[in-house]
Amino acid sequence: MKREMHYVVKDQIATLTLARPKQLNALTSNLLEELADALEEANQDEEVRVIVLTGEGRGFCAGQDLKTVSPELDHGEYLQQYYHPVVRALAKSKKPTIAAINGVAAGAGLSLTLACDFRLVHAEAKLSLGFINIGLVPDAGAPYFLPRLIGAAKATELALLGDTISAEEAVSLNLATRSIESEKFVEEVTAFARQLADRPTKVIGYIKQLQAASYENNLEEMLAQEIIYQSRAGKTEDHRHAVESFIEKKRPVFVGR
Ligand code: T3D
Repeated sequence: MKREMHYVVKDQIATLTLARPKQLNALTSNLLEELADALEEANQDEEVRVIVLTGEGRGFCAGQDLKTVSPELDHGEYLQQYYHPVVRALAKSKKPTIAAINGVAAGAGLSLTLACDFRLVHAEAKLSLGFINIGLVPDAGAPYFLPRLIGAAKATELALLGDTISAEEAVSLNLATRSIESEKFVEEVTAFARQLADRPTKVIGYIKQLQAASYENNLEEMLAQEIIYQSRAGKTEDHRHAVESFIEKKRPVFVGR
């Protein structure tokens, strides 16, 4: 079967590119399986220190390929089988994840970006949940992530009205990390990824796990969690090296361990 995405690791940055440009990278079951496998590989590979998800051509991702779903499809089963492994692999990744939204992101295409740590949006890109426009509920993690990212009121508005928003609006809602002018898109995404790849990767994993735990725990439980994770962070090579570097007035070079 023809591959529908590309997976490249360069300079410790894994780039996963959705590659069905004629269909604006609309998601098929095959593409979702490839994506889940690539994420698993990136998550396991110790060489990889940042994961970037992007799209080929003028779109990022137009959501589920509506031409490949049959009317008999049980949408719940489809979600469970094909989307949820991808959402989990992104959301539970111990490495920093960046959605480099190079063009339109709609439906589940937008949902997948919400499971990433950062959303860098091409200044011309349009974003829309869009599910309501085809009589579906938001899915692929959006009902979990969206209210947490932008608050319940705005999440409800986007979900019920299905409005399309610009990159600039996405930044003002805190939905996007930043908007990037077209001619600088690749360069700025690469620089942003590089900056993260040079940070203490193992400790980034701890920070992500700790912050994720705050959704489930009360203050006392979180204080107990921070004891665990700070104890681990304090034993990393990067922490020891950073303190030595500080004392010697040198710039630390983090190795990610
Ligand atoms: O169980 C489940 O089903 C799982 C969960 C589903 C989750 C979902 O993602 S539901 C939401 C699905 N997505 C949409 O509803 C978005 C549909 N697409 C659009 O509204 C528009 O295409 C866009 C706003 C994204 C972009 O508009 P525009 O004008 O820039 O491009 P276009 O001309 O509409 O599309 C270009 C081509 O891509 C076109 O192909 P053609 O006619 O030239 O051969 C179009 O059909 C194709 N395309 C775009 N989106 C999809 C698609 N093909 C299949 N599925 C799509 N979602």
